[in-house]
Amino acid sequence: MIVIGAGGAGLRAAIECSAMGSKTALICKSLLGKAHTVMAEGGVAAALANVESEDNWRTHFQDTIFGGKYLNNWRMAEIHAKEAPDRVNELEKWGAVFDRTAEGKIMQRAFGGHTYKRLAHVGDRTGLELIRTLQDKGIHQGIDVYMECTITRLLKDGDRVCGAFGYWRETGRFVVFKAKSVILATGGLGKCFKITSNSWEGTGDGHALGYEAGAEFVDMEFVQFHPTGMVWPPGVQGLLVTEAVRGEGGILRNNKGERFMEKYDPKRMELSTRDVVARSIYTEVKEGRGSPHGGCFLDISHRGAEYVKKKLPSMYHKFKELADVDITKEPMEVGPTCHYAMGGIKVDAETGASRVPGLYAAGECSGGMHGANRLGGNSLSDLIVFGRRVGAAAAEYAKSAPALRIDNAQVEAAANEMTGFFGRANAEDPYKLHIELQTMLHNLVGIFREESDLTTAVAKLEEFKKRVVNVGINEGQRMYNPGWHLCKDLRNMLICAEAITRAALLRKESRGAHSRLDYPKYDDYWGEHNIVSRKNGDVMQVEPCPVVKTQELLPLVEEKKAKEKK
Ligand code: MEZ
Repeated sequence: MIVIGAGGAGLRAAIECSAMGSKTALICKSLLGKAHTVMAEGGVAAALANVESEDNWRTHFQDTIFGGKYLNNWRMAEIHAKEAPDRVNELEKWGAVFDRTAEGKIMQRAFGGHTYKRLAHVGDRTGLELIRTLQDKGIHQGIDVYMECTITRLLKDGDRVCGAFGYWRETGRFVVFKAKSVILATGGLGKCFKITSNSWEGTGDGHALGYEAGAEFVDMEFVQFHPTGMVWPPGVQGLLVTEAVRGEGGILRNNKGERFMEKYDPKRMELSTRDVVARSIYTEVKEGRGSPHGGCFLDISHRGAEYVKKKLPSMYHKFKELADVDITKEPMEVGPTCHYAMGGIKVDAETGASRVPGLYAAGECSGGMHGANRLGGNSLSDLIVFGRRVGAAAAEYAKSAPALRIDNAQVEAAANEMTGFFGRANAEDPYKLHIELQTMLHNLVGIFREESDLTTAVAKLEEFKKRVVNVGINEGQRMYNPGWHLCKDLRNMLICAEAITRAALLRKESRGAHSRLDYPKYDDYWGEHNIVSRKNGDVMQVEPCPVVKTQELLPLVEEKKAKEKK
């Protein structure tokens, strides 16, 4: 079986598959270890109760559901809260070196929306340590890793998935993988937006592969803008400034020196949920109270140089080297950056199975777990909890799946799509189209949205869809040719952009990360999901569907709702 994507979810899934005796190939577009997982710097959320003994899975579940504005898949949020502690302890057993409390337990810190200090961490390099640990474990277990290989199509035998077609980035040669089950773990789609914490890999590949193979999306309109990315210098705009800065006591101020979160969320202040903090910063800037480079100020210098360097070493070095700012002495300039897609492939809560037989998804490219807004730290725990579950389920499926057949016509069509990008007369420049797409989404489908902008965005996307048919590259050959790679990535991004925009247009309310200026109200009702699917050949359809309220969890959710209303 194959796992596409080698961040935390892909690695954890591959470890589980191979532990169950499945021959497992892990395919990644980049080099092993280079994944957006490392951008979850501040910690992994798990109710270990090492620092605050009152913590437990119920409170973690309640916080997650409240943060997601009740739109989460409740069963996923329950599984996640219950299993995260075991997965974090397992990481430690496999060699992860967490920061320690005085008694030698795994240290935990505060983060936005979490009632208790819950984030197990390794300074501000937690994602990196998680990847390093899983990588070591996976390699020693004998997983086959295929690096710098981009998958462009899933192959099907009738209804079921039977493999994947792709190319080696270095040589441009094509490759076919045959597999009884396929796990998508490709991460996010941040590269659809102009300012993002995502690196070049985040082009929504898994989302698009799944959609084209017949899977559905859930709640694509919810895109998380992390409140704090770097804003200066321009070359590093969007780079993540970990929430751990606020977790360790960082204070946000505007250009008047006002601690503006007092106005927006006096109870939680800087540790409000990300949707609230991002909107607050955006509003301060829009109303003329921003910093010189269009952000606000984040100050941690009051904690003292020794503390800052110990708890936030990466932030200290990043600002010193990239912006010539010493954060132990002066504030940072920060602003919102597109960080995470809450929406993704609709999967079964227990197994991560999509509606396409043999096709599974885990991590950011899957949807449901985080509802309308993800809490910081819940992505690393999501990756290891559901990575393990999906790996086990896909391996089990593969064991009993009948023999499969690769259809040469599908392989040929996939190859033709890729070679077709060369030598087109009057080809559309992929770089230019990419920038136009990013700018359009940033301006019309960003932190605040409204009907007229969203309608214009849909019309623009229709125009882009016509232009992307003719996207191409006239220079060079298939050997390492990033322009050629971008032609296909753009098609993936357009699928994601269309799903985000159409779902945003349909959702006539403000909920979590989706803020409608024309529908500012958030009714405290349970809400509905938006399901996106491909109908009649190539038409994207969005349909609402009710949230499943698990009866046993209802008292916990009602209790949280009542508490937050007080
Ligand atoms: O979960 C995340 O996105 C995370 C921990 C990010 C961060 O601010 O460090």
